[in-house]
Amino acid sequence: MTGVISDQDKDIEEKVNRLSEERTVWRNSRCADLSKRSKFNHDQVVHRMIYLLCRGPKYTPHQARQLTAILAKLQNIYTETRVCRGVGFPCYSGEPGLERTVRKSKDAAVLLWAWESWRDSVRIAKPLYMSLISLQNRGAKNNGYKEIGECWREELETPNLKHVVEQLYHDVLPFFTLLHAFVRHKLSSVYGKDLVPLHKPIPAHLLGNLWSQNWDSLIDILLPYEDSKYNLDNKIKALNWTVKSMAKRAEQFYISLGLPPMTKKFWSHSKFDNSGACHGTAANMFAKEDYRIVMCAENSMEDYYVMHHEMGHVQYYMAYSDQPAVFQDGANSGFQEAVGDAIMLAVMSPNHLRRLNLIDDLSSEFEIYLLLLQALNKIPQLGFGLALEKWRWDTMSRDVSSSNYNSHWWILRRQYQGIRPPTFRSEQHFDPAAKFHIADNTPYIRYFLSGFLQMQIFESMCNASGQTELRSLHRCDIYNSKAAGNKLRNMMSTGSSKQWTYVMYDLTSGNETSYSSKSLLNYFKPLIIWLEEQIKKHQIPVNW
Ligand code: X8Z
Ligand code: ZN
Repeated sequence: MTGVISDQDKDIEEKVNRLSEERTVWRNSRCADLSKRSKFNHDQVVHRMIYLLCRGPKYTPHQARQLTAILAKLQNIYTETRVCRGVGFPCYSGEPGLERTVRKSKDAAVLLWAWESWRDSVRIAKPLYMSLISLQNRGAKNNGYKEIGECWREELETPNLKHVVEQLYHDVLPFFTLLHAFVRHKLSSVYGKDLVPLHKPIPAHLLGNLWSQNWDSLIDILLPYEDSKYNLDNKIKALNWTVKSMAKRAEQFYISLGLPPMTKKFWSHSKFDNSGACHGTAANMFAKEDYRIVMCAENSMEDYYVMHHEMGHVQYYMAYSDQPAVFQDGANSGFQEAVGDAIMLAVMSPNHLRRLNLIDDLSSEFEIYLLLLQALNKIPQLGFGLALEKWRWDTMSRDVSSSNYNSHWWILRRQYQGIRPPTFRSEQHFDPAAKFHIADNTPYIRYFLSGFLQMQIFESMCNASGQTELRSLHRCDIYNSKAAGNKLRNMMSTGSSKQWTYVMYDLTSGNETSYSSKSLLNYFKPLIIWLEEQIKKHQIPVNW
Protein backbone atom coordinates (compact mmCIF):
# COMPACT_ATOMS: atom_id res chain seq x y z
CA MET A 1 0.00 0.00 0.00
CA THR A 2 1.50 3.34 -1.00
CA GLY A 3 0.39 6.73 0.32
CA VAL A 4 -1.05 9.62 -1.67
CA ILE A 5 1.03 12.77 -2.07
CA SER A 6 -0.53 15.72 -0.19
CA ASP A 7 -0.79 19.29 -1.57
CA GLN A 8 1.86 20.45 0.88
CA ASP A 9 4.24 17.70 -0.28
CA LYS A 10 3.57 18.69 -3.90
CA ASP A 11 4.47 22.28 -3.03
CA ILE A 12 7.72 21.17 -1.45
CA GLU A 13 8.48 18.92 -4.41
CA GLU A 14 7.98 21.84 -6.80
CA LYS A 15 10.32 24.03 -4.72
CA VAL A 16 12.97 21.30 -4.69
CA ASN A 17 12.54 20.95 -8.44
CA ARG A 18 12.99 24.64 -9.06
CA LEU A 19 16.00 24.88 -6.74
CA SER A 20 17.80 21.94 -8.29
CA GLU A 21 17.18 23.39 -11.76
CA GLU A 22 18.49 26.82 -10.72
CA ARG A 23 21.51 25.27 -9.04
CA THR A 24 22.29 23.23 -12.16
CA VAL A 25 22.07 26.25 -14.46
CA TRP A 26 24.28 28.31 -12.12
CA ARG A 27 26.89 25.58 -11.68
CA ASN A 28 27.07 24.74 -15.40
CA SER A 29 27.73 28.35 -16.37
CA ARG A 30 30.23 28.98 -13.52
CA CYS A 31 32.18 25.80 -14.30
CA ALA A 32 32.30 26.55 -18.04
CA ASP A 33 33.67 29.99 -17.24
CA LEU A 34 36.10 28.81 -14.54
CA SER A 35 37.57 26.00 -16.62
CA LYS A 36 38.68 28.60 -19.20
CA ARG A 37 40.13 30.96 -16.62
CA SER A 38 41.74 28.44 -14.24
CA LYS A 39 44.54 27.78 -16.73
CA PHE A 40 45.92 31.21 -15.87
CA ASN A 41 45.51 30.83 -12.13
CA HIS A 42 48.15 28.89 -10.22
CA ASP A 43 46.73 29.29 -6.75
CA GLN A 44 46.22 25.79 -5.25
CA VAL A 45 43.29 26.89 -3.12
CA VAL A 46 41.47 28.24 -6.15
CA HIS A 47 42.17 25.03 -8.03
CA ARG A 48 40.74 22.93 -5.19
CA MET A 49 37.67 25.14 -5.09
CA ILE A 50 37.07 24.71 -8.81
CA TYR A 51 37.72 20.97 -8.60
CA LEU A 52 35.18 20.51 -5.78
CA LEU A 53 32.56 22.69 -7.42
CA CYS A 54 32.82 21.23 -10.88
CA ARG A 55 33.39 17.51 -10.35
CA GLY A 56 30.55 15.00 -10.58
CA PRO A 57 27.68 14.56 -13.06
CA LYS A 58 26.53 17.49 -15.19
CA TYR A 59 22.83 17.66 -16.02
CA THR A 60 20.81 19.79 -18.38
CA PRO A 61 18.05 21.74 -16.58
CA HIS A 62 15.54 19.27 -18.02
CA GLN A 63 17.52 16.29 -16.73
CA ALA A 64 17.84 17.94 -13.32
CA ARG A 65 14.04 18.17 -13.18
CA GLN A 66 13.62 14.56 -14.25
CA LEU A 67 16.09 13.45 -11.60
CA THR A 68 14.27 15.23 -8.78
CA ALA A 69 10.98 13.76 -9.94
CA ILE A 70 12.33 10.18 -9.94
CA LEU A 71 13.94 10.69 -6.56
CA ALA A 72 10.74 12.04 -5.06
CA LYS A 73 8.83 8.96 -6.26
CA LEU A 74 11.43 6.56 -4.91
CA GLN A 75 11.56 8.32 -1.54
CA ASN A 76 7.78 8.35 -1.44
CA ILE A 77 7.59 4.58 -1.86
CA TYR A 78 10.05 4.14 1.01
CA THR A 79 8.46 6.54 3.47
CA GLU A 80 4.76 6.12 2.65
CA THR A 81 4.51 2.35 2.21
CA ARG A 82 2.52 0.64 4.97
CA VAL A 83 2.18 -3.09 5.46
CA CYS A 84 -0.78 -4.57 7.28
CA ARG A 85 -0.92 -7.94 8.93
CA GLY A 86 -4.65 -8.43 8.75
CA VAL A 87 -7.82 -7.46 10.58
CA GLY A 88 -7.22 -6.41 14.17
CA PHE A 89 -3.50 -5.72 13.66
CA PRO A 90 -1.99 -2.26 13.14
CA CYS A 91 -0.32 -1.34 9.85
CA TYR A 92 3.41 -0.64 9.85
CA SER A 93 5.84 1.69 8.10
CA GLY A 94 9.35 0.38 7.36
CA GLU A 95 10.93 2.96 9.67
CA PRO A 96 10.22 3.08 12.53
CA GLY A 97 7.39 0.47 12.44
CA LEU A 98 8.88 -2.76 11.11
CA GLU A 99 12.39 -1.82 12.14
CA ARG A 100 11.30 -1.69 15.80
CA THR A 101 9.17 -4.83 15.47
CA VAL A 102 12.14 -6.79 14.16
CA ARG A 103 14.42 -5.36 16.84
CA LYS A 104 12.10 -6.50 19.62
CA SER A 105 10.51 -9.75 18.44
CA LYS A 106 12.12 -13.17 18.74
CA ASP A 107 9.14 -14.95 17.12
CA ALA A 108 10.36 -16.50 13.85
CA ALA A 109 6.89 -16.25 12.25
CA VAL A 110 6.54 -12.53 13.01
CA LEU A 111 10.11 -11.91 11.82
CA LEU A 112 9.48 -13.76 8.58
CA TRP A 113 6.27 -11.83 7.99
CA ALA A 114 7.99 -8.47 8.57
CA TRP A 115 10.96 -9.39 6.39
CA GLU A 116 8.90 -10.66 3.49
CA SER A 117 6.03 -8.22 3.46
CA TRP A 118 8.31 -5.15 3.55
CA ARG A 119 10.22 -6.47 0.53
CA ASP A 120 7.02 -7.44 -1.27
CA SER A 121 5.73 -3.90 -0.89
CA VAL A 122 8.77 -1.95 -2.03
CA ARG A 123 9.72 -4.07 -5.04
CA ILE A 124 7.67 -1.73 -7.26
CA ALA A 125 10.66 0.64 -7.02
CA LYS A 126 12.70 -1.37 -9.55
CA PRO A 127 11.75 0.54 -12.78
CA LEU A 128 12.36 3.84 -10.99
CA TYR A 129 15.78 2.65 -9.86
CA MET A 130 16.59 1.67 -13.46
CA SER A 131 15.61 5.13 -14.74
CA LEU A 132 17.64 6.72 -11.96
CA ILE A 133 20.78 4.86 -13.05
CA SER A 134 20.27 5.70 -16.74
CA LEU A 135 19.76 9.36 -16.02
CA GLN A 136 22.74 9.62 -13.68
CA ASN A 137 24.93 7.82 -16.22
CA ARG A 138 23.95 10.40 -18.83
CA GLY A 139 24.93 13.18 -16.41
CA ALA A 140 28.25 11.46 -15.69
CA LYS A 141 29.10 11.02 -19.39
CA ASN A 142 28.22 14.64 -19.98
CA ASN A 143 31.09 15.62 -17.67
CA GLY A 144 33.69 13.21 -19.03
CA TYR A 145 33.16 10.14 -16.82
CA LYS A 146 32.35 6.63 -18.04
CA GLU A 147 29.48 6.13 -15.60
CA ILE A 148 28.04 7.54 -12.39
CA GLY A 149 29.84 5.05 -10.10
CA GLU A 150 33.10 6.78 -11.08
CA CYS A 151 31.72 10.09 -9.78
CA TRP A 152 30.57 8.53 -6.53
CA ARG A 153 33.97 6.97 -5.94
CA GLU A 154 35.81 10.16 -6.92
CA GLU A 155 34.25 11.98 -3.97
CA LEU A 156 36.35 9.80 -1.62
CA GLU A 157 39.55 11.02 -3.33
CA THR A 158 41.17 7.57 -3.01
CA PRO A 159 42.51 6.52 -6.42
CA ASN A 160 42.41 2.76 -5.73
CA LEU A 161 39.27 2.84 -3.59
CA LYS A 162 37.93 -0.55 -4.72
CA HIS A 163 41.17 -2.21 -3.71
CA VAL A 164 41.41 -0.28 -0.43
CA VAL A 165 37.94 -1.34 0.73
CA GLU A 166 38.57 -5.00 -0.13
CA GLN A 167 41.80 -4.90 1.86
CA LEU A 168 40.09 -3.35 4.88
CA TYR A 169 37.36 -5.99 4.72
CA HIS A 170 40.02 -8.68 4.43
CA ASP A 171 41.67 -7.34 7.61
CA VAL A 172 38.50 -7.79 9.67
CA LEU A 173 37.23 -10.97 8.01
CA PRO A 174 38.85 -13.36 10.52
CA PHE A 175 37.16 -11.43 13.35
CA PHE A 176 33.82 -11.32 11.54
CA THR A 177 34.06 -15.06 10.85
CA LEU A 178 34.41 -15.75 14.59
CA LEU A 179 31.50 -13.46 15.42
CA HIS A 180 29.35 -15.00 12.68
CA ALA A 181 30.09 -18.52 13.93
CA PHE A 182 29.20 -17.60 17.53
CA VAL A 183 25.94 -15.95 16.47
CA ARG A 184 24.93 -18.85 14.22
CA HIS A 185 25.70 -21.37 16.97
CA LYS A 186 23.45 -19.53 19.44
CA LEU A 187 20.67 -18.89 16.93
CA SER A 188 20.75 -22.55 16.01
CA SER A 189 20.13 -23.56 19.60
CA VAL A 190 17.28 -21.03 19.94
CA TYR A 191 15.49 -21.65 16.61
CA GLY A 192 16.65 -25.21 15.86
CA LYS A 193 19.08 -26.73 13.40
CA ASP A 194 16.46 -26.98 10.64
CA LEU A 195 15.97 -23.24 10.55
CA VAL A 196 19.62 -22.39 11.29
CA PRO A 197 21.89 -25.15 9.94
CA LEU A 198 25.41 -24.99 11.35
CA HIS A 199 27.47 -24.84 8.17
CA LYS A 200 25.34 -22.54 6.05
CA PRO A 201 24.70 -18.79 5.81
CA ILE A 202 22.32 -17.46 8.48
CA PRO A 203 18.68 -16.75 7.43
CA ALA A 204 18.48 -12.95 7.20
CA HIS A 205 15.20 -12.54 9.13
CA LEU A 206 16.61 -13.86 12.43
CA LEU A 207 19.33 -11.27 13.00
CA GLY A 208 17.24 -8.69 14.85
CA ASN A 209 17.43 -6.01 12.19
CA LEU A 210 15.16 -5.44 9.18
CA TRP A 211 18.24 -5.26 6.92
CA SER A 212 20.55 -7.60 8.94
CA GLN A 213 23.05 -4.75 8.98
CA ASN A 214 23.70 -4.79 12.70
CA TRP A 215 22.91 -7.62 15.02
CA ASP A 216 23.13 -6.01 18.46
CA SER A 217 19.50 -6.65 19.41
CA LEU A 218 20.48 -10.34 19.69
CA ILE A 219 22.78 -9.60 22.63
CA ASP A 220 20.54 -11.07 25.33
CA ILE A 221 20.04 -14.36 23.54
CA LEU A 222 23.75 -14.61 22.85
CA LEU A 223 24.77 -13.79 26.42
CA PRO A 224 21.72 -14.48 28.58
CA TYR A 225 21.98 -13.19 32.15
CA GLU A 226 19.33 -13.32 34.82
CA ASP A 227 16.71 -10.60 34.27
CA SER A 228 18.82 -9.35 31.35
CA LYS A 229 20.77 -7.54 34.06
CA TYR A 230 23.11 -5.70 31.68
CA ASN A 231 20.48 -4.69 29.12
CA LEU A 232 21.00 -0.98 28.43
CA ASP A 233 17.54 -0.42 26.89
CA ASN A 234 15.92 -1.69 30.07
CA LYS A 235 18.13 0.63 32.13
CA ILE A 236 17.19 3.66 30.01
CA LYS A 237 13.52 2.89 30.59
CA ALA A 238 13.96 2.15 34.28
CA LEU A 239 15.69 5.51 34.73
CA ASN A 240 12.76 7.21 32.96
CA TRP A 241 14.96 8.85 30.35
CA THR A 242 12.88 10.83 27.89
CA VAL A 243 13.70 11.62 24.26
CA LYS A 244 14.42 15.23 25.25
CA SER A 245 16.63 14.27 28.18
CA MET A 246 18.55 11.87 25.94
CA ALA A 247 19.18 14.62 23.38
CA LYS A 248 20.35 16.94 26.16
CA ARG A 249 22.72 14.25 27.48
CA ALA A 250 24.15 13.75 23.99
CA GLU A 251 24.73 17.50 23.67
CA GLN A 252 26.35 17.48 27.10
CA PHE A 253 29.02 15.02 26.01
CA TYR A 254 30.13 17.32 23.20
CA ILE A 255 30.09 20.32 25.57
CA SER A 256 32.29 18.41 28.03
CA LEU A 257 34.96 18.26 25.30
CA GLY A 258 34.84 22.03 24.92
CA LEU A 259 32.71 21.91 21.77
CA PRO A 260 29.78 24.31 21.34
CA PRO A 261 26.21 23.55 22.47
CA MET A 262 23.47 23.04 19.89
CA THR A 263 21.98 26.37 18.81
CA LYS A 264 18.63 27.87 19.82
CA LYS A 265 17.33 27.23 16.32
CA PHE A 266 18.48 23.61 16.58
CA TRP A 267 16.23 23.06 19.60
CA SER A 268 13.26 24.88 18.11
CA HIS A 269 13.41 23.37 14.59
CA SER A 270 14.65 19.82 15.08
CA LYS A 271 12.08 17.02 15.06
CA PHE A 272 12.30 13.98 17.28
CA ASP A 273 8.70 12.81 17.09
CA ASN A 274 7.16 10.07 15.00
CA SER A 275 5.60 12.28 12.30
CA GLY A 276 7.03 12.56 8.80
CA ALA A 277 10.36 11.20 7.59
CA CYS A 278 11.96 8.88 10.10
CA HIS A 279 15.44 7.95 8.98
CA GLY A 280 17.87 10.02 11.06
CA THR A 281 19.07 13.06 9.12
CA ALA A 282 21.04 16.20 9.96
CA ALA A 283 20.52 19.37 7.95
CA ASN A 284 22.79 22.37 7.51
CA MET A 285 20.44 25.16 6.46
CA PHE A 286 23.39 27.44 5.57
CA ALA A 287 21.71 30.26 7.47
CA LYS A 288 23.11 31.68 10.67
CA GLU A 289 23.04 29.04 13.42
CA ASP A 290 20.29 27.08 11.68
CA TYR A 291 21.14 23.40 12.02
CA ARG A 292 18.52 20.70 12.48
CA ILE A 293 18.07 17.03 12.94
CA VAL A 294 15.08 14.91 12.03
CA MET A 295 14.48 11.49 13.49
CA CYS A 296 11.72 9.38 15.02
CA ALA A 297 13.01 8.73 18.48
CA GLU A 298 11.99 6.65 21.46
CA ASN A 299 13.88 6.04 24.67
CA SER A 300 16.18 3.29 23.45
CA MET A 301 19.92 2.79 23.11
CA GLU A 302 19.60 2.68 19.31
CA ASP A 303 18.06 6.15 19.25
CA TYR A 304 20.55 7.42 21.83
CA TYR A 305 23.19 6.39 19.30
CA VAL A 306 21.39 8.12 16.40
CA MET A 307 21.27 11.36 18.44
CA HIS A 308 25.06 11.32 18.96
CA HIS A 309 25.53 10.42 15.31
CA GLU A 310 23.39 13.31 14.03
CA MET A 311 24.87 15.79 16.50
CA GLY A 312 28.27 14.76 15.15
CA HIS A 313 27.14 16.06 11.75
CA VAL A 314 25.95 19.30 13.34
CA GLN A 315 29.24 19.75 15.22
CA TYR A 316 31.02 19.34 11.88
CA TYR A 317 28.72 21.95 10.24
CA MET A 318 29.44 24.39 13.06
CA ALA A 319 33.20 23.77 13.07
CA TYR A 320 33.67 24.56 9.37
CA SER A 321 31.18 27.41 9.20
CA ASP A 322 34.01 29.98 8.78
CA GLN A 323 35.31 28.23 5.64
CA PRO A 324 34.29 29.46 2.16
CA ALA A 325 31.06 27.73 1.03
CA VAL A 326 32.74 25.12 -1.24
CA PHE A 327 34.88 23.97 1.67
CA GLN A 328 31.94 23.63 4.05
CA ASP A 329 31.90 19.87 3.89
CA GLY A 330 33.63 16.91 5.47
CA ALA A 331 37.22 16.00 4.53
CA ASN A 332 35.27 13.35 2.68
CA SER A 333 31.87 11.80 3.36
CA GLY A 334 33.45 9.05 5.48
CA PHE A 335 34.75 11.70 7.90
CA GLN A 336 31.27 13.25 8.10
CA GLU A 337 29.84 9.90 9.16
CA ALA A 338 32.61 9.09 11.61
CA VAL A 339 32.43 12.03 14.04
CA GLY A 340 29.27 11.14 15.96
CA ASP A 341 30.19 7.47 15.97
CA ALA A 342 33.63 8.22 17.43
CA ILE A 343 31.89 10.15 20.22
CA MET A 344 29.50 7.24 20.76
CA LEU A 345 32.49 4.93 21.23
CA ALA A 346 33.49 7.20 24.10
CA VAL A 347 29.95 7.18 25.50
CA MET A 348 30.04 3.37 25.45
CA SER A 349 33.20 3.16 27.52
CA PRO A 350 32.56 1.26 30.77
CA ASN A 351 33.45 4.29 32.91
CA HIS A 352 31.12 6.62 31.09
CA LEU A 353 28.23 4.15 31.21
CA ARG A 354 28.69 4.08 34.97
CA ARG A 355 28.72 7.88 35.02
CA LEU A 356 25.37 7.77 33.19
CA ASN A 357 24.04 5.24 35.74
CA LEU A 358 23.47 2.71 32.97
CA ILE A 359 25.63 0.20 34.83
CA ASP A 360 26.23 -0.12 38.59
CA ASP A 361 29.46 -2.08 38.89
CA LEU A 362 32.19 -2.75 36.41
CA SER A 363 33.34 -6.33 35.92
CA SER A 364 35.20 -8.30 33.26
CA GLU A 365 31.89 -10.09 32.59
CA PHE A 366 30.24 -6.76 31.80
CA GLU A 367 33.17 -5.66 29.64
CA ILE A 368 32.80 -8.73 27.42
CA TYR A 369 29.03 -8.12 27.23
CA LEU A 370 29.72 -4.55 26.19
CA LEU A 371 32.37 -5.48 23.63
CA LEU A 372 30.10 -8.13 22.13
CA LEU A 373 27.29 -5.55 21.95
CA GLN A 374 29.62 -3.14 20.17
CA ALA A 375 30.92 -5.82 17.81
CA LEU A 376 27.38 -6.91 16.88
CA ASN A 377 26.62 -3.28 16.15
CA LYS A 378 29.76 -2.47 14.16
CA ILE A 379 31.17 -5.57 12.46
CA PRO A 380 28.26 -7.00 10.39
CA GLN A 381 27.67 -3.39 9.30
CA LEU A 382 31.02 -3.47 7.47
CA GLY A 383 30.08 -6.43 5.26
CA PHE A 384 26.65 -4.91 4.77
CA GLY A 385 28.05 -1.57 3.65
CA LEU A 386 30.50 -3.17 1.27
CA ALA A 387 27.93 -5.56 -0.25
CA LEU A 388 25.39 -2.76 -0.69
CA GLU A 389 27.77 -0.40 -2.43
CA LYS A 390 29.47 -3.02 -4.56
CA TRP A 391 26.01 -3.99 -5.77
CA ARG A 392 25.24 -0.39 -6.63
CA TRP A 393 28.60 0.16 -8.37
CA ASP A 394 27.97 -3.00 -10.42
CA THR A 395 24.52 -1.79 -11.48
CA MET A 396 25.89 1.65 -12.35
CA SER A 397 28.70 0.27 -14.51
CA ARG A 398 26.23 -2.16 -16.13
CA ASP A 399 28.50 -5.06 -15.12
CA VAL A 400 25.24 -6.44 -13.78
CA SER A 401 22.11 -6.04 -15.86
CA SER A 402 18.63 -5.45 -14.49
CA SER A 403 17.73 -9.07 -15.20
CA ASN A 404 20.22 -10.11 -12.49
CA TYR A 405 19.75 -7.34 -9.95
CA ASN A 406 18.28 -9.42 -7.16
CA SER A 407 20.40 -12.52 -7.59
CA HIS A 408 23.53 -10.35 -7.59
CA TRP A 409 22.34 -8.66 -4.40
CA TRP A 410 22.12 -12.01 -2.63
CA ILE A 411 25.42 -13.28 -4.00
CA LEU A 412 27.12 -10.28 -2.41
CA ARG A 413 25.18 -10.47 0.87
CA ARG A 414 26.13 -14.11 1.17
CA GLN A 415 29.76 -13.48 0.31
CA TYR A 416 30.36 -10.51 2.62
CA GLN A 417 27.88 -11.12 5.43
CA GLY A 418 27.33 -14.88 5.48
CA ILE A 419 23.55 -14.54 5.28
CA ARG A 420 20.84 -15.87 2.96
CA PRO A 421 17.24 -14.89 2.21
CA PRO A 422 14.69 -16.87 4.24
CA THR A 423 12.34 -17.40 1.28
CA PHE A 424 12.64 -18.04 -2.44
CA ARG A 425 13.86 -14.96 -4.33
CA SER A 426 13.65 -14.17 -8.02
CA GLU A 427 14.00 -11.17 -10.31
CA GLN A 428 10.36 -10.38 -9.51
CA HIS A 429 11.79 -9.13 -6.22
CA PHE A 430 13.93 -6.05 -5.78
CA ASP A 431 15.29 -6.41 -2.25
CA PRO A 432 17.81 -3.52 -2.34
CA ALA A 433 14.81 -1.14 -2.32
CA ALA A 434 14.08 -2.23 1.24
CA LYS A 435 16.97 -0.02 2.39
CA PHE A 436 16.63 3.74 2.88
CA HIS A 437 19.87 4.72 1.14
CA ILE A 438 18.89 2.93 -2.08
CA ALA A 439 15.57 4.77 -2.20
CA ASP A 440 17.24 8.01 -1.13
CA ASN A 441 20.14 7.59 -3.60
CA THR A 442 22.63 8.25 -0.80
CA PRO A 443 26.09 6.74 -1.33
CA TYR A 444 26.91 4.08 1.26
CA ILE A 445 30.63 3.30 1.13
CA ARG A 446 31.04 6.27 3.49
CA TYR A 447 29.63 4.15 6.35
CA PHE A 448 32.03 1.33 5.57
CA LEU A 449 34.98 3.72 5.70
CA SER A 450 33.57 5.37 8.80
CA GLY A 451 33.64 1.98 10.53
CA PHE A 452 37.46 2.18 10.47
CA LEU A 453 37.84 5.94 10.64
CA GLN A 454 35.74 6.35 13.77
CA MET A 455 38.13 4.00 15.57
CA GLN A 456 41.13 5.99 14.30
CA ILE A 457 39.52 9.26 15.42
CA PHE A 458 38.61 7.77 18.80
CA GLU A 459 42.15 6.49 19.30
CA SER A 460 43.69 9.85 18.48
CA MET A 461 41.27 11.65 20.83
CA CYS A 462 42.14 9.07 23.47
CA ASN A 463 45.88 9.67 22.98
CA ALA A 464 45.31 13.43 23.15
CA SER A 465 43.46 12.99 26.44
CA GLY A 466 46.61 11.43 27.88
CA GLN A 467 45.24 8.01 28.81
CA THR A 468 48.14 5.72 28.14
CA GLU A 469 47.65 3.08 30.84
CA LEU A 470 44.47 1.55 29.47
CA ARG A 471 45.68 -1.73 27.96
CA SER A 472 42.61 -1.65 25.72
CA LEU A 473 41.12 1.16 23.64
CA HIS A 474 37.52 0.26 24.52
CA ARG A 475 38.13 1.51 28.08
CA CYS A 476 39.12 5.00 27.04
CA ASP A 477 36.97 7.60 28.78
CA ILE A 478 37.50 11.02 27.20
CA TYR A 479 34.55 12.78 28.89
CA ASN A 480 35.60 16.31 29.95
CA SER A 481 38.89 16.18 28.00
CA LYS A 482 39.40 19.52 26.28
CA ALA A 483 42.53 18.13 24.60
CA ALA A 484 40.44 15.38 22.95
CA GLY A 485 37.88 18.01 21.92
CA ASN A 486 40.61 20.17 20.38
CA LYS A 487 41.81 17.24 18.30
CA LEU A 488 38.32 16.74 16.94
CA ARG A 489 37.66 20.45 16.40
CA ASN A 490 40.90 20.90 14.47
CA MET A 491 40.00 18.01 12.21
CA MET A 492 36.47 19.32 11.61
CA SER A 493 37.34 22.97 11.11
CA THR A 494 39.47 22.14 8.04
CA GLY A 495 36.26 21.15 6.25
CA SER A 496 37.07 19.96 2.73
CA SER A 497 39.73 22.65 2.18
CA LYS A 498 42.46 19.97 2.20
CA GLN A 499 42.53 16.53 0.66
CA TRP A 500 41.62 14.04 3.44
CA THR A 501 45.03 12.33 3.75
CA TYR A 502 46.48 15.60 5.09
CA VAL A 503 43.65 15.77 7.61
CA MET A 504 44.39 12.19 8.64
CA TYR A 505 48.08 13.03 9.03
CA ASP A 506 47.27 15.91 11.40
CA LEU A 507 44.67 13.90 13.28
CA THR A 508 47.06 11.04 14.00
CA SER A 509 49.99 13.38 14.75
CA GLY A 510 51.82 12.11 11.69
CA ASN A 511 51.26 8.38 12.31
CA GLU A 512 48.76 7.65 9.52
CA THR A 513 47.88 9.00 6.10
CA SER A 514 45.22 6.44 5.27
CA TYR A 515 42.43 4.25 6.62
CA SER A 516 43.65 1.51 8.87
CA SER A 517 42.05 -1.46 10.64
CA LYS A 518 44.62 -1.25 13.46
CA SER A 519 42.55 0.86 15.85
CA LEU A 520 39.44 -1.25 15.28
CA LEU A 521 41.26 -4.51 15.95
CA ASN A 522 42.94 -2.96 18.97
CA TYR A 523 39.53 -1.87 20.36
CA PHE A 524 38.09 -5.38 20.01
CA LYS A 525 41.20 -7.37 21.00
CA PRO A 526 39.84 -8.77 24.30
CA LEU A 527 36.65 -9.90 22.54
CA ILE A 528 38.55 -11.57 19.70
CA ILE A 529 40.47 -13.63 22.26
CA TRP A 530 37.23 -14.48 24.09
CA LEU A 531 35.50 -15.56 20.86
CA GLU A 532 38.43 -17.79 19.92
CA GLU A 533 38.14 -19.48 23.31
CA GLN A 534 34.38 -19.97 22.97
CA ILE A 535 34.74 -21.48 19.53
CA LYS A 536 37.41 -23.89 20.70
CA LYS A 537 35.61 -24.82 23.91
CA HIS A 538 32.24 -25.54 22.27
CA GLN A 539 33.69 -26.78 18.97
CA ILE A 540 31.60 -24.27 17.06
CA PRO A 541 31.75 -24.64 13.26
CA VAL A 542 33.09 -21.59 11.44
CA ASN A 543 32.55 -20.24 7.90
CA TRP A 544 29.54 -20.38 5.63
O1 X8Z B 1 22.00 6.43 7.84
C1 X8Z B 1 22.65 6.48 8.85
C2 X8Z B 1 22.57 7.70 9.78
C3 X8Z B 1 22.24 8.94 9.04
S1 X8Z B 1 23.56 9.53 8.05
C4 X8Z B 1 21.50 7.47 10.82
N1 X8Z B 1 23.45 5.43 9.20
C5 X8Z B 1 23.56 4.23 8.36
C6 X8Z B 1 22.27 3.43 8.28
O2 X8Z B 1 21.34 3.69 9.06
O3 X8Z B 1 22.20 2.50 7.47
C7 X8Z B 1 24.31 5.36 10.37
C8 X8Z B 1 24.95 4.01 10.33
C9 X8Z B 1 24.65 3.40 9.00
ZN1 ZN C 1 25.19 10.30 9.16
